[in-house]
Amino acid sequence: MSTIIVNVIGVAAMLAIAWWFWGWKPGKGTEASHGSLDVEVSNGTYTPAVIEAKAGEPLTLNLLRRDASPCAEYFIIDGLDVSVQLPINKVSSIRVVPNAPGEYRMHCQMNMYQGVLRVL
Ligand SMILES: [Cu+2]
Repeated sequence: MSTIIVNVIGVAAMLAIAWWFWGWKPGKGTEASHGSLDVEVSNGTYTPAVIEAKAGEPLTLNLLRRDASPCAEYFIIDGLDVSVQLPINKVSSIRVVPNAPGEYRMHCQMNMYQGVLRVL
């Protein structure tokens, strides 16, 4: 009996991990107002996780990391040369100027945290 329970828990855990890594789809984006946006880093998610910006306009992201786990330590944006270490419970302001429209992946160093910077 206990073997069945362990197996069920194991399968559920695997499904949860699979969903976490591959099931995530970016939805509607949050637009920066006046070129800046506050982003919270906690509980495995960026809030907001989908950010919209305009090509050629400077964007400042004010990241507040509340998650003390090492997973949340780095904030990376693919294609925009962003890779910063985030202090805990402090705001880190990151300025980017995305020149080309497209979707840029935002993530932590282990890809648990995921987001998209959508440049229009
Ligand atoms: Cu991580």
